[in-house]
Amino acid sequence: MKKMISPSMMCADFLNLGNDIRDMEACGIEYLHIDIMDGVFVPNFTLGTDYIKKLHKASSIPLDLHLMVSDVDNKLNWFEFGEGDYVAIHAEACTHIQRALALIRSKGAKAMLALNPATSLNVLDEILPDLDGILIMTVNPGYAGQKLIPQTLEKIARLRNYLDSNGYGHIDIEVDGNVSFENARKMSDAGANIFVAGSSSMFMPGVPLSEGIAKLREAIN
Ligand code: S6P
Ligand code: MG
Repeated sequence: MKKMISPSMMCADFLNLGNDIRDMEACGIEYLHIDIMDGVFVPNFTLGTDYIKKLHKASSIPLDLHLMVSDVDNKLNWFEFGEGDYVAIHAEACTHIQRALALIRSKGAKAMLALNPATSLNVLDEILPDLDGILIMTVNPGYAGQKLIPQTLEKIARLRNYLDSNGYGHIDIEVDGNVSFENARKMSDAGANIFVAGSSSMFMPGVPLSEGIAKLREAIN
């Protein structure tokens, strides 16, 4: 499977965003990961609906929306997304998961289900046909700069094996949280193929984005 990078835009330098986006385009970045937090599902606030609209205009890189909001099925229409974008909803924050995934696809976007570290893979059993991707949280959502929860590496491997052996090998596995160069290699070996790059890899003070991206590509390929 193609290994792809999705930079976490909450870790980007907001005062230099235009230049950073041009650099990411030049480096062939596949997605822009947008963390939406509502202060209820997770204990933090980050980016919002206007930011998504502006980013759609500012770049042709598809967006990878990570909706960390409660009652997400009733709020999906607040967000702008379409052809080529990925939209991830949390299993823990959604009552009618199948309906929400179908709604995302009905707008031409790709549907992803996000699972917190403590959430079992069993939740996937009945909805595999509705999924384009699965987002494995490797930290508890809410903040950048946290430490990897080690047992999530085995969870990724178990998920890749489960998908492959049930005829769903085409489903992407995205990983989010402490995707350092070292952890990225392990996650890639375990079967992940979309990597959220944050403060532990490409957004390091004083290191040009192109350098961090090249190092991360080397780690995952
Ligand atoms: C966390 C959020 C993530 C972070 C990313 C930061 O709740 O969903 O997308 O932005 O994990 O990366 P790092 O390398 O600082 O953990
Ligand atoms: Mg995220």
